[in-house]
Amino acid sequence: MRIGAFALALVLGAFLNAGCSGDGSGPTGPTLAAFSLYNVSGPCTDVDPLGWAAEVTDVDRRNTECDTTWTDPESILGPDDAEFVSLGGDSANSVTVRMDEEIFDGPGSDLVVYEAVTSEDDAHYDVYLSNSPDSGFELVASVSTEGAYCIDLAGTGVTSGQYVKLVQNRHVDGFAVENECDSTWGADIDAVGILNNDVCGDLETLCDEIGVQVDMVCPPDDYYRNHGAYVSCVAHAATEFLREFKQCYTEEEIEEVHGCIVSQRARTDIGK
Ligand SMILES: [Ca+2]
Ligand SMILES: [Ca+2]
Ligand SMILES: [Ca+2]
Repeated sequence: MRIGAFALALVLGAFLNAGCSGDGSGPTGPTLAAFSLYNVSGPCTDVDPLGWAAEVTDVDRRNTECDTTWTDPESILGPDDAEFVSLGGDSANSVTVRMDEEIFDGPGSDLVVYEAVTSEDDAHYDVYLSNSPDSGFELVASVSTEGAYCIDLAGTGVTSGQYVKLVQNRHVDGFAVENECDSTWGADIDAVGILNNDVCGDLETLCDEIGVQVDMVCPPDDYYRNHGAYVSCVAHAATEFLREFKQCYTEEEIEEVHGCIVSQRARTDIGK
């Protein structure tokens, strides 16, 4: 994922240097490919999932017969509720779930993993996605932080999937199989949520989501020759990013989102 995002940054960086910031003449017509959406994966708050994990389809954390709050894989099902399954402190321990709907790469983040904050430093896990319960899993994120983490499929090469596999990716010092029952070894997975169930996303949030993308192409803290140069960069980038959403929304709706993105930034002092 990181490599994908980095490659995208390189492509977009070329555009940035070529014509956007500091150049009053505005961008000189980058290709559509240059406006692939940036990956915005990262810790998140205040997200409102459309669906949840519906069934545990595979468990590989060995000592599963002990019955504690932290060893029952079904704790991962449904909305986040502070009941979680700890993956275990052995790298490669995993839990796989079927989501109640297919996850798609729409605007912004596409799924969220709720890791329970237990003030431990052993939350290191990989997230894989597939459209089949037992094959074809592709890495979409490597997470090394506690709490909720939003995952964007943009740039990962994966466009959709209904099965999510969570794998502890680091051995935890002191961990042994026999103590798997009595402590919260490894990442503590509370829930997995769907943020996009189609490629179009939610019209209500499109202004914010595409706005984030626009700010990456036209960084607010960059040098611009004048305010007009900045707004011109914003307007152009918004047009290009919104191009693919013409398959989702009417021309009027797209224009409204474009206006929202541009007017928010036109009100700033950037470039003045
Ligand atoms: Ca996405
Ligand atoms: Ca934790
Ligand atoms: Ca839970």
